[in-house]
Amino acid sequence: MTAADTSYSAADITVLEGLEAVRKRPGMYIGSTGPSGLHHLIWEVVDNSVDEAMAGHCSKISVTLLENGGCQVVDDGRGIPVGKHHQYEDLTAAEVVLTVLHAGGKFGGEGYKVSGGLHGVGISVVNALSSRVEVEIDREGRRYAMSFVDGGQPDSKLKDIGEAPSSRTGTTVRFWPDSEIFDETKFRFQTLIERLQMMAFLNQNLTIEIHDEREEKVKEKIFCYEGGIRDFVSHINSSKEALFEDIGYFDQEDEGNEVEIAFQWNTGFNADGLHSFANGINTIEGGMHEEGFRTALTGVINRYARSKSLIKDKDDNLQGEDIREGMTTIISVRLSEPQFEGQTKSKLGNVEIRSLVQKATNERLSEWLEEHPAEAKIILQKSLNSQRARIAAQDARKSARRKSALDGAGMPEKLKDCSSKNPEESEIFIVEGDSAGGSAIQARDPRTMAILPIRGKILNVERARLDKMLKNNEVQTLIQAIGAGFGDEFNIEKIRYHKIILLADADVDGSHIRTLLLTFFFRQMRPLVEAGHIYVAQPPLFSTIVGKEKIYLKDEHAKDAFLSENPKHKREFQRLKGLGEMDFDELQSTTMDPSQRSLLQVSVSMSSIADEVFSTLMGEDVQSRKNFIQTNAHDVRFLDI
Ligand code: 0RA
Repeated sequence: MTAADTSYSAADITVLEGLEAVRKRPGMYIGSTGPSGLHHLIWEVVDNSVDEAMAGHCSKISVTLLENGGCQVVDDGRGIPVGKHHQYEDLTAAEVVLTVLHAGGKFGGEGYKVSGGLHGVGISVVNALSSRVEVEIDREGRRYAMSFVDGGQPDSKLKDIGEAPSSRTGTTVRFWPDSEIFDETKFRFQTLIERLQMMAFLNQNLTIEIHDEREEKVKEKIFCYEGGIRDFVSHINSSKEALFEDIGYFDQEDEGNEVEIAFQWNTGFNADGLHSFANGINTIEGGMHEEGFRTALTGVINRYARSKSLIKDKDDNLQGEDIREGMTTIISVRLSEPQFEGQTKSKLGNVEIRSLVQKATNERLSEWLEEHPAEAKIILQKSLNSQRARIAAQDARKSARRKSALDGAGMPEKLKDCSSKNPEESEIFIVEGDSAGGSAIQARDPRTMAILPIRGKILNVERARLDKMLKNNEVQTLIQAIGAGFGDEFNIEKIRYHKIILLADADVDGSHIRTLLLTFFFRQMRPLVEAGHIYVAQPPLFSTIVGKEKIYLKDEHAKDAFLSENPKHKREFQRLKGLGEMDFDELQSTTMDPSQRSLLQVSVSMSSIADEVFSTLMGEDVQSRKNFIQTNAHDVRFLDI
């Protein structure tokens, strides 16, 4: 290294103060220092490459999890500019991008029209939170390189290191997350797949590759979608039965704002198949783009139906939910100044987008219906069926409500409630089978733990209509015990327990009932899942004797870990058969006692992908469901731990 490499200028020093602020309060920039913050670093780098793609200069992004724990992102964009920066005398533009907060691609007025909103904090944040960063830039036939250590300290300043390979252009960023900042620095391949596949759907024709080189057997995924969001819709519907082949699509632009919508109906009954995005960010809390679409959809379908006499003058209008039943929709908008609001900053607030989406849908969806009369007729038939079912469900709901009013306190007989009336400290164990329920009742702390035994397989909520579902005893019991209603009327403020713990065997049947329950909560009490109130208990799979003590081991992994820590142990393990055969004190010490148990908290990291997973599990496609459940008996994919 030459002397020039390490000489600090005045600019270097002010810059380092900015990065120090990021290291002091990382949560302010990346949300957390847990797994979500860790992966945020990757999204931040990839977003910059996606911005290049959106500006029309990049066709391929390749993300690699390196053997030594780092992450590499390569794009074939223009390359970060390497000239002197007009504001910082001693720094090149590339050095500014890597070390000045919020510099990103937006300096010098030459910024992008449209850019990722939530993660737009800039690559410098990644630099601040990494123990090492290496950057290579290919531009104008040359290759430039620079590196940083310990949260953005210059290690080697930008220099020309030779010819760019076959005169390519583009940027390579390699970074190693700092273990002094993050609780855990190991990336999760599955998390990359979910998000990067979504990005590939949203950016038509952009190739995104993911490589995992950390283990001997290298893993690889390549995503590229010629159909863009049309392919997204067909991907979500691939595990369902489509009502017709055609995937509807339209787009429109106005004053630099763009909207793109793709849709298709399936034979299912889910009315929440609408997924929206703003500048590539999944707006799970909805917002103006969703509002505009919903309003226009209801209007267009009703007007079309009346004009073709498919519904009569005297008939009631179809409601939005009647029309949306079984409809899968992707809305993607791009705008220059997105306003993200709401609890998780994932609700689009721009009012002008509502009228853009509404106008586009009014015009273009009407055209689509005129051009597709056969499909229009099928949609109308399905909506009318759904309207009938909705009215039947209203009646069923009224009688269900009357029934619970007659039951005094309204608590089901099967529920062994806890004595505490404080939801924050109360837990309910939903236990598969009466005999396991009996042990759990003995094993519980009656002050804070309630037990609800559930028999057999509850109704499959993905395939059943609401009216049918409400007639099911197990489902009624569950709704009463939780005490906060369901569906649109679910009120999280009223929940009677803050921990809802699913306790089922570790075998295939147990996995099935767990998935049924999770589907039910996801569809009918989603805020419960989103707020992290749902947990999965982990009864052990093995036990073994050490001296006079019996040791329990959660799974194969725990068994292997135990063997490598105790290499002399005689390999006698007992395979525990099931909850029903465990003594109550065994159940207590291994699975229920808060000081000894370990619970998995269930969360929905990405609802568009979760939707697909649930549909795969619960939809009509029995074979893919079987395959999924068997291969994932111990690895429920949408569990974020
Ligand atoms: C600033 C300005 C320009 C591009 C970029 C930054 C840029 C940043 C990253 C980060 C990863 N890949 C990237 N690719 C480009 C505009 C470049 C120009 O006008 O030539």
